[in-house]
Amino acid sequence: MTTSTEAETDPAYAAIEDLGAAPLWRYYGNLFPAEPRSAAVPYVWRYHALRPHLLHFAETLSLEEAERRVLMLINPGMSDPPATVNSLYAGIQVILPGETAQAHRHAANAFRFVIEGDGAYTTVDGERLHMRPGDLLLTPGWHWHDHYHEGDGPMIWLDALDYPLVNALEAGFFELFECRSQRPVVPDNISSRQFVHGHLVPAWDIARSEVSPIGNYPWAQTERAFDAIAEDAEGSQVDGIVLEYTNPWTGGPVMPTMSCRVQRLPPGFRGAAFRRTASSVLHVVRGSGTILIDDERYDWHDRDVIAVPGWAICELRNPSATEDAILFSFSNEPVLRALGLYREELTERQG
Ligand code: 1HN
Repeated sequence: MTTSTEAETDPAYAAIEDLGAAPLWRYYGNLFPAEPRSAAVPYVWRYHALRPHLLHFAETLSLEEAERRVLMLINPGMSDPPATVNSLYAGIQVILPGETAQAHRHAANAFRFVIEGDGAYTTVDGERLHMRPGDLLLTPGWHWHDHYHEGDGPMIWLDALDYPLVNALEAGFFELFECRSQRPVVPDNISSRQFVHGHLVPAWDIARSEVSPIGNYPWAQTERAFDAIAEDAEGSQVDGIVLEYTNPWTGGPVMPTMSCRVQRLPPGFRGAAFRRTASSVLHVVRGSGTILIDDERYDWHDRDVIAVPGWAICELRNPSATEDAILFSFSNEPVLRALGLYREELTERQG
């Protein structure tokens, strides 16, 4: 057996390093932790604090200079490459009336969840999608997309992308469109209208794919879905009344790498403690409450964004006696499930 002093002086260590080799016995603990330890830390981005800075840059930086005017929400534990939680990125984007954001496409999947404003459009592969608060708009990988705003006042939304995953897999591609904006090639919002009935979907030649064909999941429909079950649903002991946005072709997540959900926490809701290997990001649509993540309690308010690292023990609460809280969230659960790495458990709090 080699003692640690021998190990430090044994010239074989330096010799194998020069040959591009390393002693596995010095790596075991990090390579095979007993359970996942995320590099991400729990974090809450305060919308009311970020918003004035976003508007400052809207006044001082043109979209020609910025291409996209976005404040990236970078997890303190994940700066290189910048990510919000493992494999996922979120940012807050602003566009002003009269502005256009240059058309481009990338291999990374993206979506937007609208926070405030009205009168902006995203054009995705030739389909103009109108954006209203609470709408979820998909821009799946390699789809051309540009934004423009013909309403009044700033238009602000949450961007989400899976580029940390795509780049880790060394599969990133990016291309600018030949013009600044795409010309519409199909009627506006056509995909939302084609799939609005859920059980009755177009049976003609629309390509079936792992990516949802729906460009916009409007908030009006989300509200209708909640209202339809308002009196009856018990929901989940962890997440309350939680709904998943689905790809109508598969019934599964909207994109292969990201799952999007929206949940209603009724007044007084106290969620069970829970953990899962998926990493997620929550966005407060309405209301306020708390989340316990491992042993820390964080409060959250209207429009805040919360990083929930994978395998952290979480517990959601809505302490209000009268008001619902609504949270939008997204996670990398589909990736973990596809690879057989998804685990979840109800758990006792530690400590
Ligand atoms: C992107 O294409 C958009 O299209 C927003 O609005 C944020 C962050 C990283 C990479 C591409 C957009 C982005 C992005």
